[in-house]
Amino acid sequence: MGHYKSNLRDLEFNLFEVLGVQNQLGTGPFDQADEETARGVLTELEKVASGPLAESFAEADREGTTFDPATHSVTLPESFKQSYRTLWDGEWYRLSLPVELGGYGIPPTVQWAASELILGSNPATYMYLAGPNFATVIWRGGTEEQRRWSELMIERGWGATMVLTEPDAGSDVGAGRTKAIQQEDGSWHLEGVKRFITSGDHDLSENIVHLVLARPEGPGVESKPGTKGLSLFLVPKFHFDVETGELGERNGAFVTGVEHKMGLNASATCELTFGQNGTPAKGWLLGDVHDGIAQMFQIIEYARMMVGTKAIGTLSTGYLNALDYAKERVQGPDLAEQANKNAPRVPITRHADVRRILMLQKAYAEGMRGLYLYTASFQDRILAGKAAGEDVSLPEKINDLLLPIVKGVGSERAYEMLTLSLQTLGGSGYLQDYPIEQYIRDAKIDSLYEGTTAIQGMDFFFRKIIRDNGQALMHVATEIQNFLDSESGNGRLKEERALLKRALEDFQGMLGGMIGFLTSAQEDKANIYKVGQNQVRLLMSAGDLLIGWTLLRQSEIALTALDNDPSDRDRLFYEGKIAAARFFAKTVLPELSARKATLEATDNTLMDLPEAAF
Ligand code: ST9
Ligand code: FAD
Repeated sequence: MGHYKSNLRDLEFNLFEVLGVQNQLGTGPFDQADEETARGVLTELEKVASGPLAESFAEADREGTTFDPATHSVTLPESFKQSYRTLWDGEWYRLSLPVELGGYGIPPTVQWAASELILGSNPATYMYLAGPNFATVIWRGGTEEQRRWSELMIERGWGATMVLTEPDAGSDVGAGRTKAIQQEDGSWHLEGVKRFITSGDHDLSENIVHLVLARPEGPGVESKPGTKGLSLFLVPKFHFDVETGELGERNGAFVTGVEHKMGLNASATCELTFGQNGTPAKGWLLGDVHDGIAQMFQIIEYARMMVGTKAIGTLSTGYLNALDYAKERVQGPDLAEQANKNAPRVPITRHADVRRILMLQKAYAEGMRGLYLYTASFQDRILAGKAAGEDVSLPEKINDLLLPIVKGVGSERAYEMLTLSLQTLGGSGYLQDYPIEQYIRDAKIDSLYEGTTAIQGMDFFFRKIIRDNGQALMHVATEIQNFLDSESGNGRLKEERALLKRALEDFQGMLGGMIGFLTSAQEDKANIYKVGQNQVRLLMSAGDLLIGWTLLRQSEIALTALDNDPSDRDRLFYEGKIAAARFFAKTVLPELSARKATLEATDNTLMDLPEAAF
């Protein structure tokens, strides 16, 4: 048995019982897929994920990548390459491609469900599949010739990277100094050093196309500071014949170091040096100068969704591993029998505290799965709406609003809950005999890359709420309010609905407090620090509110299903849904009241403290 424990039943529940994805299959841009196809994709991929993909997960972690500084090349463990090959040969990357580039016309909801299976089983394999996916951004914004690059990247299975970060430019991408000097032949020569580049080099494909943010220089090129002065350049590892794809000379983008990391060891994190090894690093501009940050955000948005899904998928398998262990592990008597020294020993699932941490893991894993799939349902609407020539600005804004929650809350809660998965195994959880210690190491990165949690908090408040005038938020809040007002569920789960209502009010109160700080900062600039102190609190609370709502929506469907005499297996599944929703409503949602009080009491003593007093 491999390490990976999927939850296909819950994925299908979300897609077909909660979101009703089947209603849009066979129509519009999804006319090539039907329900049977969608279910078939997930069933097949689940086998691949649990089998050959999971196979190299631990081995590749222990072996890691090998870097040869003399040739600037990275090699990956053989076992890992086999797993990757299975994924590539199965053409699973096509799931995320548009039809015109060889995609299957599968809606994003199903794509993300499929992605969870790969990301939960062996996330580094997914990262190396970036080539075809990033080729779509080149396809959308490129010249005719660059569109040919996209085709080659897919046909020939080339790798790709997203290259933003520099030693002095992490969260602050606009501080980047890598420059691109215009050449007479229409190309650009890049000079600079980029840091932490995922998949910067490897031996999985013959070529890699780096998508690099750099500052353009040349006659007539206006120099602008910050992110708005960046352009996006396509920099191949090897030059190539655009017609045939045949490789030519080595380009001057060289890996000059590989990081030794806490986890995700099969994913090569590279220092990438441009134009400083005697060979110019030639790049080609995508679109216009200074379009770079907006173009890169097309990739970042996808990658933020991916990171959240990765974290949530890892939590799910962590929880299911912990659950299996807990069912088998016998330790101590039932608490009610503790005075009786002859009492039989019980499986630890009988202990109230173990139940508490198991249920918390389950509620977060399933609630956050519901949340990322709810987010993906707006991506479905965007594609369907565009195909029908409709205005899709609202679903776009809602998707934008939800992304920092999927990424920021998904990564933070998954990491926190994975420590409880480990705790469930006691000392055994700390051993490499079980996968959980690796899950924790591999999942920690999720709150860091693609924008740290603080960055997600800022994005959520300033860009997705304030700049949007609260339109998207209003839509989601109205959906929650409609749920509270509706009579569905026939009056059942009344107490939990009341708790959700209170949580919605608490969240709205927190938001009111934040807007108050922001407004008062016009008078007293220092008040903006009160926003800064609470931006992650607000983000995490939005997450808990949405998770609570998601679990209760799922419960209503479960209640109806239970009224219809389900099979024994389904009955337990639905009962589990209701239990998770109740538990979350009663034990987590009330925390929002305390968080609101904390937010309202914020002052600036924290900011006034001299640094030396810390
Ligand atoms: C990284 C990579 O960490 C991690 C690993 C990736 C691996 C990828 C693998 C992918 C695999 C794919 C495989 C597919 C397989 C499929 C299989 C299927 C089964 N939304 O606020 P301003 C834009 S990479 C949209 O003034 P500042 C916008 O254009 C490193 N756009 O920002 C805006 O202009 P305007 C990641 C946004 O103060 C402009 O930026 N690094 C958004 O100048 C300026 O905005 C980071 O993420 C947004 N949310 O700069 C950096 N926000 O306003 C984190 C901004 O006119 N830092 N724009 O619209 C930040 O995000 C900063 O906030 C900052 C600030 C840099 C944006
Ligand atoms: P810093 O920006 O220095 O942040 C340090 C701390 O300060 C954090 O807690 C942060 O939240 C906080 N902070 C910073 N600014 C603010 C602010 N304005 N307000 C509040 N708090 C703030 N980059 C790429 O371009 N391509 C890749 O493929 C890639 N892959 C990566 C893979 C790995 C394994 C790692 C570790 C990183 C990768 N990165 C990649 C870089 C990653 O995106 C950055 O590490 C990340 O954006 C944070 O930047 P930083 O590490 O410089 O931290």
